[in-house]
Amino acid sequence: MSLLVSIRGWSPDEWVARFRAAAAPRPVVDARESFEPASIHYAAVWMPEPGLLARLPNLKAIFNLGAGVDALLADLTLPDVPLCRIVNPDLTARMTEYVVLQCLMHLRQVEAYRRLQAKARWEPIDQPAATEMRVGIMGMGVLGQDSAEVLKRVGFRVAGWSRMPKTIRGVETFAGEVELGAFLARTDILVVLLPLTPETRGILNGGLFARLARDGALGGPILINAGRGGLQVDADILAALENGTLKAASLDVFETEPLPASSLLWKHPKVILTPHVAADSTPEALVEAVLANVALHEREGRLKDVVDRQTGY
Ligand code: NDP
Ligand code: OXD
Repeated sequence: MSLLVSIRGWSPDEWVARFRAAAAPRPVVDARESFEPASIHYAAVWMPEPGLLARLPNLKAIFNLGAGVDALLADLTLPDVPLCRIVNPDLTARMTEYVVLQCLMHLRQVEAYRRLQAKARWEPIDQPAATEMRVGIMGMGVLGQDSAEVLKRVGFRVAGWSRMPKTIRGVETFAGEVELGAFLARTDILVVLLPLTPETRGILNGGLFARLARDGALGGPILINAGRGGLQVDADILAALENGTLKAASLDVFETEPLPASSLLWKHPKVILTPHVAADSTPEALVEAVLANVALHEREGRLKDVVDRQTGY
C-alpha cells in the first residue's frame, strides 16, 4: 500500500512524520511533494484541496482525520470509494471535556464572577444546582452520547435529539422534526453536536432559539455549539443575545472560519468563544488507529467507521 497524507488548516509536518514512522517500510507520501497519482492506494486527509482525490486512479479508501466530513463531501469530485471518519476515545474525551466545561461555566456563572472580581466586589449570586438544569443535546451520536453520560454523572437533567429514535438509560430522548419542539421546550442549555448536512445547515436560527425553555433556573436559555459553524446563523445568535432570547452562548465554530476580526461575536460580553478547538485531532492519538483501519481493509476487505454518503455523516 501507499498512503497519501494531505492536510490543510492544521500543520501537516507532525502528521506526515508520525505516519511515516508508524507505516515504515511502506511508503507515505506528503501531498505537498510531487508524486505519481497512480501509486496511491489510500489517503489520510483533512480539508484536502478540492479535486486532489479525484486525480488518484487507484484510490481504495479515504480516511478523514476528523469526525465531521462536511468539508470533504462538499468536494463534488470526491471519488466514489469508502470514506471513513474518526471515531476515537481521545477525540471523544476531548469533546466531552469541552461540553462539560461549558455547561459548568454557565451553571456556576463564572463570567459574572470574573466581572465582579475585576471590580473587587464580594457579591454572592443565587446558585441553582445541576439537578435543576435541563441540558438538551442535539446530535446523540458518538460525541453526544459520551457528553450525556458525563453530564448525567455531574447531575444535569439530560435529554437528546437525534434523527432516528433511541433509548439511552437516564436520558430523555427525542427524534426528528416532530419531536424537536418538545425537546427545545424542556431545554435550558442547548448543546449542539450535530454534523453539518443539507438537513442541518442553518438549524440554529432565531426561530429555533425562540422555542427554548424560558423558565429555567438561570433566567434564560444558553447555546453551546461545538458541531459546525454552518449549523448556526451568526447574526441570529447576536440578535438573540441582544434581545434576551438567549442568555449566553459558548461558540467553538462559526459560519466563516477563521472568524473575521470584524465579527461582533469576538467582544460580545455574553459569548465564550474558542477557535474550533473543542476536540482536536492529534497524530499521537490517531495515526496508529488510521493505519489499523488500512490494515483491516488490506487483510479482510472491510473498514471501520465508514460514512453514509446518503445521510452525509
Ligand atoms: P455522529 O455521526 O456519531 O453523530 C451525529 C448525530 O447527529 C447522530 O445522533 C445523528 O442522528 C444526529 N443527526 C444527524 N442529522 C440529524 C438530523 N437531520 N436531525 C437530527 N439529528 C441528526 O457524529 P459525532 O458525534 O462523532 O460528531 C458530531 C459532529 O461534531 C461532527 O460531525 C463534527 O461536525 C463535530 N465535531 C466538532 C469538533 C470540534 O472541534 N468543534 C470535533 C469533532 C467533531 P442518528 O443517531 O439518528 O443518526
Ligand atoms: C472534527 C473537527 O470534525 O475537528 O473532528 O472539527
